Amino acid sequence: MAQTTTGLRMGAGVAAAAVALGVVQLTAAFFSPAADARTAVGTAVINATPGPVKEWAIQTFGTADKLFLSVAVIAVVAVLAATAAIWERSRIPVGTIAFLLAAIAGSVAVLARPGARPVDIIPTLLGAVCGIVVLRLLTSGRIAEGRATPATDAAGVDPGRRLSLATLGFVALGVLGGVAGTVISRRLHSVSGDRDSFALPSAAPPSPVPSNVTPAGVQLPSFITPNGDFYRIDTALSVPQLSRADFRLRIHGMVDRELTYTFDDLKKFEPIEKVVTLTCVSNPVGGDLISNATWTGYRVRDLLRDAGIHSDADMVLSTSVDGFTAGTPVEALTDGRDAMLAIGMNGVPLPVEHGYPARLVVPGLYGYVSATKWVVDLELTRFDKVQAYWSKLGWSERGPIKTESRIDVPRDGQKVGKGPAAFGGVAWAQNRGVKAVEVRIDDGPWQPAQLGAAYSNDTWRLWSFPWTATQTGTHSITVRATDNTGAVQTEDQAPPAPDGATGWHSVSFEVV
Ligand SMILES: Nc1nc2c(c(=O)[nH]1)N[C@H]1C(S)=C(S)[C@@H](COP(=O)(O)O)O[C@H]1N2
Ligand SMILES: [Mo]
Repeated sequence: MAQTTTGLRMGAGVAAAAVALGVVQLTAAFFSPAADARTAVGTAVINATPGPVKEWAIQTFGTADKLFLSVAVIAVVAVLAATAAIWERSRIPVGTIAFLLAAIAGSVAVLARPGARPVDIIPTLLGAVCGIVVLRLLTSGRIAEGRATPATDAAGVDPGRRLSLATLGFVALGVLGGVAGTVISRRLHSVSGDRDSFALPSAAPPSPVPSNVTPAGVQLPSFITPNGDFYRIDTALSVPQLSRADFRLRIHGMVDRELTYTFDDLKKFEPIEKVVTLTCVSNPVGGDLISNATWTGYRVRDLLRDAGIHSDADMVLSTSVDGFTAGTPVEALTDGRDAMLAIGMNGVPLPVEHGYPARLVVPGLYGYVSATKWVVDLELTRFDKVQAYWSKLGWSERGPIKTESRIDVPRDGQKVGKGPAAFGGVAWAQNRGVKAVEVRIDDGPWQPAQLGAAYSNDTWRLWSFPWTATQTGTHSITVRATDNTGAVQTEDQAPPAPDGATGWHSVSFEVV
């Protein structure tokens, strides 16, 4: 009979899963953000993914890694549901059991979210129940064998076809529910209105960016990265929506006095503005996980002053509203580098995906040990007592940014005409500053590149290299930087894990 064919059963499983996910998504919109089981499960998957696989995902998909994960999770769910549905029988309801197990796993994942309450599992349970109902309906044979109305018979719709249509209908319902849920939850929880109504405090502007930070004659990344082009890396499957009214920053642990700041409380501190280049430890040699912005905010040092830090505390464990943690040396947060609680980026409130309403920005340290977005908690503690998110996964506890440089022009394989050419790129060594950049063509001697003006030790430096192409064929260009301590960028190749990639960036191009 039609309803027993494997294909129809697999379809039934997929339809049931679609309905279950759609119902979860739709109902979760009316609960706290923790109730979003898709995000909860995805986050659990991210947390359980071995470090090297995460690394691969970040490097392969970059900012699109989350999209990849969502698609992968949906694909896995569909395959599992289809498989389980094949074995759904009235005596041994394998499919039903699979849905129940999924509901339990989903509930556990939901309850593991920061701020989750027991009621937040209701959408997950409801979704599972609806999924089971659909699964049983489609696999029971009731639709295929049910009494056909004269109209359908007249139209010549055979039972198998009727079942297929029902299956498609349920898939469509599930998708609709999912889309509606996403839209409604955006409406209900979005902080974009809160952000739009926020006027940044006016801070003493940083020293102006002179036009000669950019060498002439070559197309380089702009010295200040526009917000829309700024790289983005985080473990947040759905961007946390934390309003200024709900924001609290708690300071506790090895302190004399615990403090909690509301967003309004921050007004009592002196606002500052600072240009700082952020870099991700996952950036491979030649990669683009580095950007530069003008940040507005407050000195972390000022925020910590009244707490009375114990002298044996050596780490600040910062936590975001979605549970990410970073461990930063107390010294880096309190010394003269002016580590910031940033609330503005390039003259506007922080974009939500970059940490609205507040995040940390610490010059000289990779983001994973310092740049906590949506930050809500600073705990004074010790490196020998706790490990932060990435350190638990084997990444180095300390993450000073390494001296590195990148070639932006030419691109790999680019064709270059005979005659004069202009190459260029960026170099960085935050907190130390870039002193020199050298370039080598093929196996030739190292030659000094022309440098854009140094803005500060905490920002990258743009460089260019005029060259005259005389010989056609394949050539290579290699770059290396020297920082203000005199240290020359090492040639030794190291992967990003555990503490940042090293090696010289080299690009080959064709002279034609
Ligand atoms: N809440 C939260 N903050 C986070 C992360 C995260 O996963 N969650 N990732 C960190 C990492 S690894 C980097 S490199 C920087 C990137 O900041 P950006 O996305 O604003 O460029 O954010 C840091 N702050
Ligand atoms: Mo990162």
